[in-house]
Amino acid sequence: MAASRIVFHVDMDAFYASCELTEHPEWRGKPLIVGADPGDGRGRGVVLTATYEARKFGVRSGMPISQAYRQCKDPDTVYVQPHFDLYVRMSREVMVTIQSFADVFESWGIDEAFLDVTARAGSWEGARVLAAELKVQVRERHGITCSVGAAPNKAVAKIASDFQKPDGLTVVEPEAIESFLAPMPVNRIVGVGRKTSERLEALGIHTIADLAAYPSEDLAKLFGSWATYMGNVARGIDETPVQPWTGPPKSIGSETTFHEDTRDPEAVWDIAKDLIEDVHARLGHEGLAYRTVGIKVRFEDFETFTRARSLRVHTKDKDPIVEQVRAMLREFLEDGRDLRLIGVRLADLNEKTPSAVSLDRFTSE
Ligand code: TTP
Ligand code: MG
Repeated sequence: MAASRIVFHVDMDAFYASCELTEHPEWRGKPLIVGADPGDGRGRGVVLTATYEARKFGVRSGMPISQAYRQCKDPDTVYVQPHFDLYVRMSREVMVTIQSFADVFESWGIDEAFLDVTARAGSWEGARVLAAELKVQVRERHGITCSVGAAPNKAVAKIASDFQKPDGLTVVEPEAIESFLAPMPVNRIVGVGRKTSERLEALGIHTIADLAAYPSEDLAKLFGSWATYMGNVARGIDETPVQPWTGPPKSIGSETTFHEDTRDPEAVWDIAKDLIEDVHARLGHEGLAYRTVGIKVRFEDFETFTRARSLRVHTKDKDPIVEQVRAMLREFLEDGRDLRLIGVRLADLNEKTPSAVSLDRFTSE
């Protein structure tokens, strides 16, 4: 048998909340919710994340902050509005530590990364030791915990890192993949959300084992090219290499699935503002300017659209993002369907010094 790869997926636990705790150790042990101002239960906007203490009350990312406020009965609950600069800085620092454990390192978002450690670990036993050491170093150097999944490929490693959160370590050796995946609900596969799960349920597909056993041709008729990926992952197959990140990012994006589908412009705009803050903070930390602002919108029926507009010149300013996102969202808010997800993306990035721009210099792509 060809030697299998050894891939780690590392994901920080309750990342934004954990960052806040490094600055406020006095909040440790209390439920902590990062998100919009709850405004005595009347606040708008959503929960970005919550500590595991708050999750005991059912608080989840994407939930309206007003609902979290009602549910989280602990009077000691701490509510914090996000400090994206802190999260970006800590992300960079933690990623340097994690990267030092990899043969090949691929950053995968603000709080997660894939590592190919095949050579360095040498064996599955070596992988266990390496992953444990990585967790110790992240905790000791940065004061936060992470969960690690180790498997022969990225898709399974990603499912494994989520398996024993928080502070987890799950190693899935090649022989164990099938039994590891079999009983899991299909939504553990990255990209299989509520709607896809519902469609699969309707076909009698509940677990990953059901999905693996379903005829590929039938799945392809229903889900198109996405079926191939889904079917392969269900069978534990994913050949995607861990790819090193070179150069500045091509784009900086952030997206959120609504806790409940909505067409309320204010609710949508509340989320859009958070996404804009997030991408703009990350842009600043990369020291980059952007020229293109994009949005992504997914409707309740999963139909998905993207739109983008470019400026004549690069800028680092936030206002043009706000203006353009607002303008591009309008069309979708008038559609009559509920929105399921929105995203904001900055593209066409470079390091040029920004020049002053005014809004009348925008052109549509
Ligand atoms: P996640 O890794 O999905 O969540 P988490 O790190 O808070 O919790 P855990 O991994 O232990 O389950 O996302 C990383 C950060 O991204 C999270 O701390 C906050 C942010 N985020 C949002 O802003 N909106 C969202 O809907 C989600 C899921 C995350
Ligand atoms: Mg995380």
